[in-house]
Amino acid sequence: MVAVKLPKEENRQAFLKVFPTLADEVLAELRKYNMPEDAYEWTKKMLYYNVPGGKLNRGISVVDTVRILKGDSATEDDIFKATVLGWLIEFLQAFFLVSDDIMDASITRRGQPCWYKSEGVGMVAINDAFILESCIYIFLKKYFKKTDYYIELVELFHEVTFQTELGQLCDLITAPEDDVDLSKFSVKKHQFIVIYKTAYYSFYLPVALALHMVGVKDEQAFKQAHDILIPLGEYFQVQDDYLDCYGSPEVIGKIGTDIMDNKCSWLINQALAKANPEQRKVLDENYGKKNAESEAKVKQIYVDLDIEGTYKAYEEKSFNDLNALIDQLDESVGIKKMIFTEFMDKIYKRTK
Ligand code: GPP
Ligand code: MG
Ligand code: MG
Ligand code: MG
Repeated sequence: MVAVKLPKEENRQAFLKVFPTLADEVLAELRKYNMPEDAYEWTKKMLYYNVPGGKLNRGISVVDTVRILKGDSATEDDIFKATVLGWLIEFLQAFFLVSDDIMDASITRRGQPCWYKSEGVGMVAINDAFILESCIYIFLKKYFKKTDYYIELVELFHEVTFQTELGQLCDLITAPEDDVDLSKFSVKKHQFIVIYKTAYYSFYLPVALALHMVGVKDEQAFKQAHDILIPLGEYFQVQDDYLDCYGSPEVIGKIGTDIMDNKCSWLINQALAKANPEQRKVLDENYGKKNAESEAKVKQIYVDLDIEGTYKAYEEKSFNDLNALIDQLDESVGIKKMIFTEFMDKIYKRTK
C-alpha cells in the first residue's frame, strides 16, 4: 500500500530516480545492435541533455492521477508503471522540444543552449528527435506488452502525436517568415493552434494514460476528462505566450522568440483587438521582423495597450471558469475532481 499524496519534492525525487534505469535500457538496445562507441556516447549525452531537465509536470501528473484514482489500493508496481508512463510523456516532450526549437530558431531551452545549438550537434538534432520518439515504443513494448491495455496506450501515443503535429503545422504556416500578414491572425485561430499543439499532449495525455492503467473503460470518463483538460491546456499555452514576452529568461529558461517569429500568439491577438489605426500601423510594420528595434516597438504597443492587464484579467476569469467546470464533473464515471484541482495547483499563476 502506498500513500495517496506525497510531498511535492519527495514525489519529484522518486520520479527522477527512475530515469537512469530507462536511459540504461535505451543504451542496452544500442549495445544489442553493436553500435559504434561514438554513437553510444552520443546517445547517452543526448538523452541526459534533453529528457530530464524540465519541470516534469506532465510526467509526474500520471503518477499523481494514478495515486488519486487508486487511493489506498495502489501498489508499488502501479506507481512504477505510472512513473514509466510519465517518463514516456517526457520523452515525447523532448522529441517535440528538440524539433520545435529548430523550427522556431530558438536559442536557449531549460537554461542551456537548445540541443541543435549546442557544440557539434546542428541538424543531427533532427535524427535525435526521431530517436527520442522511438524510445516511447521500446518502453511500451518492454513494460506493457503483457497488459490488456497495451494497444490502447500505443494508439493513444500515436493519436496524440499526430494531433500535436497538426497543431505545430498550423502554428508554422500561420507564421511565415517572409510574409507578415496580421489579418491572418484571430482568437479562433489561436485557440485551434494551442489546443492541438499543446493541450492534447500536455494535459489530456497524462490523465488518459492513467485512466487506461487503472482499468477505466467508460467512454464518459475519457470525454469528461477531455472536456476539462483541453480548456486547461489552452489556458496553459496562453500563459506560455505571455511568458514568452514577460517572463524572465533566467526563470523560464528560454528566450522568447514569438514577436520576431511572427507567431499567432495570444498577446498579438489581444493587441490587434485593442489597437487604434496608428498603433495597428506600428504593429503591421514591426511584427515578425528579425531585429531588436522592431521587437521593442511591438512591446511598447503592448505596454500602451496594457496587454499585461488584459492577461491578468484573463487569468482570473479562466481560474474561475475552470473551477466551475471541475465542480460540475460527474465522479461516478470513474474520475475524481481532485485530479483536475491538482493540475490547477501546478499551473495557476505560474512564472515558469
Ligand atoms: C509549444 O509551442 C508546442 C510544442 C513544443 C509542440 C511542438 C510540436 C512538434 C510536433 C514539434 P512553443 O513554440 O510556444 O513552445 P516554446 O515556447 O516552449 O518554444
Ligand atoms: Mg513553436
Ligand atoms: Mg518554440
Ligand atoms: Mg512559446
